[in-house]
Amino acid sequence: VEVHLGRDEVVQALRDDARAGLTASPRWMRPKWLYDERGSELFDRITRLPEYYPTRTERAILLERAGEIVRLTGADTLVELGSGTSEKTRILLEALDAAGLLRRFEALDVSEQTLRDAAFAILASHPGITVRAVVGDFERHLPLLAGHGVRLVVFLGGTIGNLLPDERALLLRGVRQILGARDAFLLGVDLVKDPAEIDAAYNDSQGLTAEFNLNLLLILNRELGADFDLAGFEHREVYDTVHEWVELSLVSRREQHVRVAALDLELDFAAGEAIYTEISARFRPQGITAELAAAGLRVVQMWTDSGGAFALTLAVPDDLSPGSA
Ligand code: SAH
Ligand code: AVI
Repeated sequence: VEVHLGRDEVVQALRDDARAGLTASPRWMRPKWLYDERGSELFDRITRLPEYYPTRTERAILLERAGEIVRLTGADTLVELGSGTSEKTRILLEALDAAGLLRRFEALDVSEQTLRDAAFAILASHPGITVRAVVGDFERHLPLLAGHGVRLVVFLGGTIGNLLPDERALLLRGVRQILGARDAFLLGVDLVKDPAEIDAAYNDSQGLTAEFNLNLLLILNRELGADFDLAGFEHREVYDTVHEWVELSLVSRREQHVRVAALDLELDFAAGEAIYTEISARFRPQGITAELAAAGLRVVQMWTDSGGAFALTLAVPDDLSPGSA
């Protein structure tokens, strides 16, 4: 386990973001701040909700295609970005192991305890391999994942959709830079579909997504001495059909004053005023191919489920690209 994000550094980054985002108009926070230990646990529960189709759909594709992915990549090292519990990743680990290839697993996540638990659990079920858990930010620490074997880098769950288009482009270029000529990249993204299905996935009947979203305020209260009243804010989800992304926000139920002690910041919220907390983009196959190509990655194969809800794309470094390592 390597910690590349020390506690002080994390708190400083949170302070910087909170100062910039909470005083902006409209107000915003980055989605990575949703994942303290409780946030990771809430997300894990969301993945089991009947309305939240992405996880089970991606799992179904992985179960169907793992053998093909193993044959196409021949990887001995699996590297996972934003790994969380790595639950679906086990399907790939098992397929690589069954083929006698698997030697190493590396996972990168900002959520330290969840990452540790996942890494130890995987080591317990694959005692013969090396497991490296890197506590870090995939927007900053990808170079730490360079080197070692024939690698398959995976970024699952549609987490890339939580980044803005410019941030996505940077991340994909970063991935390209850590890939050697024999390495490959497997990307999971959710596809454009009936907005009603998307709305349901982010407005579940048990209110878990609302809890996940509101947890941000608990984090700000705990880490920055803020005094957000959770009952004063409401979870809101809007599917923006122009950008083809979900926008999650926390909307002030009334006019209210919030103090953020650690920043010596006084915030006045109007009734109905929002803090934007997360976007979650849907994709189209041509868009995925184009974004990968712009980063110097060539699509080898794209798989979807029978309902066309979710896509897994396998890409490799494009020799013709100027970004070649
Ligand atoms: N891959 C898992 C988890 C998805 S939840 C799945 O498919 O179900 C998103 C994960 O990304 C969380 O574990 C969160 O902690 C992590 N994450 C979010 N922003 C991150 C960042 N900037 N750097 C590293 N990890 C990040
Ligand atoms: C991690 N990520 C892909 C999830 C998503 O669907 O965008 C996070 C999430 N937010 C609300 N529900 C789930």
